[in-house]
Amino acid sequence: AYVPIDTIIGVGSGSTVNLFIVELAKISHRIKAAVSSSDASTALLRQANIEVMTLNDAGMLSVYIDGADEITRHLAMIKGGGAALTREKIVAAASDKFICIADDSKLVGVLGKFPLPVEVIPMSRSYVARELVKLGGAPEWRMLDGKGVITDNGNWILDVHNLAIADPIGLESAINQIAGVVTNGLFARRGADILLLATSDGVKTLTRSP
Ligand code: DER
Repeated sequence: AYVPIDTIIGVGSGSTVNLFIVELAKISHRIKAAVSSSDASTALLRQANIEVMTLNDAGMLSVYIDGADEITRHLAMIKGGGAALTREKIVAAASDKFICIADDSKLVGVLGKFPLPVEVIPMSRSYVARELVKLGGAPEWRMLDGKGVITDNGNWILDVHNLAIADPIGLESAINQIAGVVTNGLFARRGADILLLATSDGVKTLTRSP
């Protein structure tokens, strides 16, 4: 119901979106194409015979559909557990509407129990980590098999623990001001517009209050 007919839509990343892509494949005739936020989602969309366009060719998108690692009732989020945060933030910014799909384990009162992902240019990793400590966090370099996880953009990720984020918009801006930060996983300046929350009583719809 939230996929507008004959438009180009933005598609996020992660295990929830993987299930969304399975459903989207069934109504793919309704959309023109998709813009994807990760190489992994692009591969799944193509497998489902959905055309994937670049954002530069697509222009403004009708809607962006993505999951979240944590989300509040004000529809501010932490994202980036899958390391796709930068492209997710770009595609979200270029979309008229952001629809978040999540189960109720993701709904929190205060953001920050989930470590906040920060994508950094590799040469800046130690410097950015020291600056994040000054902001009260405990950054940890995300590793896989003994090596730093490399994002689709060729960068590294710091996961920041121990943050109780009282001011998500302020912290999002403050972290983005640190030299070497590409972006961080707070989606508060541009939060979701609608949250479709799976609960044991069915799907609940939460809308961002102005
Ligand atoms: O990593 C991400 O940003 C994902 O979109 C995340 O927010 C949701 O991932 P999940 O659906 O696998 O929990």
